[in-house]
Amino acid sequence: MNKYLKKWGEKVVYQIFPRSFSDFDNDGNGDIKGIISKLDYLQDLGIDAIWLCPVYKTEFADAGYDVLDYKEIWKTFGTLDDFKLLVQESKKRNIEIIMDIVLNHTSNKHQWFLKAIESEKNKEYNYYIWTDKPGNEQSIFGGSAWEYVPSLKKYYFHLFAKEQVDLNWGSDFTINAMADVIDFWYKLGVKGFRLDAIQHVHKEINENGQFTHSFGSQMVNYLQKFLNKIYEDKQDIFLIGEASGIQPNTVVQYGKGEQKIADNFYNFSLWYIGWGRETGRNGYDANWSIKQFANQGAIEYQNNEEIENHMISNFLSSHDTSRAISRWGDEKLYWNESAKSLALYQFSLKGIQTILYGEEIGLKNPIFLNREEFKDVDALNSYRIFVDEKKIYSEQEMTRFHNINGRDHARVPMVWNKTINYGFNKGTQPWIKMSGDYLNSSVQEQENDKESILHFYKKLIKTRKKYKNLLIEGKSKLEILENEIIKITRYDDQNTIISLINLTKHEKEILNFSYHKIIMSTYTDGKEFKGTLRPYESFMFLVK
Ligand code: TEU
Repeated sequence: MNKYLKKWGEKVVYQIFPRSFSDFDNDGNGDIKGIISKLDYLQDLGIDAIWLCPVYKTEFADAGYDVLDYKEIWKTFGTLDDFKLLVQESKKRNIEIIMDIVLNHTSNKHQWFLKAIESEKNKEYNYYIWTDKPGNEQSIFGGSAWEYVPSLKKYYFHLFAKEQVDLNWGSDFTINAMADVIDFWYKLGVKGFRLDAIQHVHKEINENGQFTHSFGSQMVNYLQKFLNKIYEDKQDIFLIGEASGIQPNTVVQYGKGEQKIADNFYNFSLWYIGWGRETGRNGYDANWSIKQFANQGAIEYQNNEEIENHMISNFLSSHDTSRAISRWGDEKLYWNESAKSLALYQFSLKGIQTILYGEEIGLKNPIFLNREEFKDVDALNSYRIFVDEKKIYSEQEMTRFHNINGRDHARVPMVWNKTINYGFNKGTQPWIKMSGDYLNSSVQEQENDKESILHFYKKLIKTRKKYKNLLIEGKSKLEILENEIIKITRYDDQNTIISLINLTKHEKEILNFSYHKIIMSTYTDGKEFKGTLRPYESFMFLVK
């Protein structure tokens, strides 16, 4: 295998939502200088790369995924010089930067779109998708996917918010322009790229007359043209495809061989667990089960030998979900142990590991009191559509739904210490509400507590490197035992590591299990394993 891919496969990636990480200039918004000031912390944590959510010039209609200029830093976040310093300082600490490339759409204030709506004769008109007669195609964020432009008497297509106009990837211009964006950041030292929403680049009406917005028939063709352009002069880059809906077999299809469109894909197997049926990502099914958690997809990702370690990125939460601990862990009595069990689950899996900022200290969902406290366009749209227009849910119901699965939970300020605004800044009101009751979970407190979640993460990352031949390069087998214990086996010809994960509040018996040594455990009282797992007690064992 390509050595370069192998090297990337070893990485632990830390996801930063820049507006909420650290606010250096104390204006209420996180910034690049703030990130630089935390690089020592990240180095000590042991991570190898930072995935930066978009930092480009934006109106922040969809948290920066509405880009006005792909080669400029949003003023609120700093300058291009700050960015260059971030790359430089990160390199010193062996940390790579991964840029988030929003290639399916631009902002409706992007120069190209402003030119496009001036006249159909402008070349920019062809960069977008138009119709005279809109069908009833729906946007992922709710409502019609078509928006009227009076100056042209036409409608443009937007799969996400109306401020995010879909690009026409059938045009070589789009492909070249996006390859040029990659080139720009590459020349500044960026080697990793997250390709946002790539499954959507080709929208079409299929043979059955149905509209499809994902994995369209030309997707591979468009993206391969893009890749070929990039590879002309850059072989040492790593491309992570963000394509929800991808499955283990399609990861093989699109991750190597003739139809390759990226080096790695997010493993979305946890994505829908606990989502309510009617309201999508904001709803919640309290009866989610371990079977759903370690679902068929999750099992296949591990057990399919065609999927090599570097080909998938595992994550518990992202800026598009709420906090893992609040969805599948215990926020109270077993907060510490359940956060550790979730982490142990993730780090036992084959694949690159991605940690959302704050996950390493067990940050949980804050409580949003009402609609006004939410910032996410997806949340606000669902109030408008399901509460105001369709009257399917009451205001209180919608608030409760979003308090479980809304995206804003993963976008609130980091909790650094116990000083004002938890050390996020020097006291200016942050742009979004702060984390709530934080259960002594600040970075500073956890630094000083050997039993903390933070220390557990540090040890996990070290363990991943120490047992690299098994935890990174080893084969993987994921099973659910009869009593809901998740068993993950990592092995090579000589050695075996087995993790037993208890993600329940109940004691579980494990019969006939022998091991050589405990490598990690989620309880800290040092008790040996004698056949019973206590609530949220999980182990990683070396087995002879
Ligand atoms: O997310 C992509 C996304 O939301 C879709 O893939 C969606 O999950 C799927 O179609 C559900 O049916 C990315 C970003 O991560 C997100 O924050 C942005 O809002 C979105 O793209 C638009 O740029």
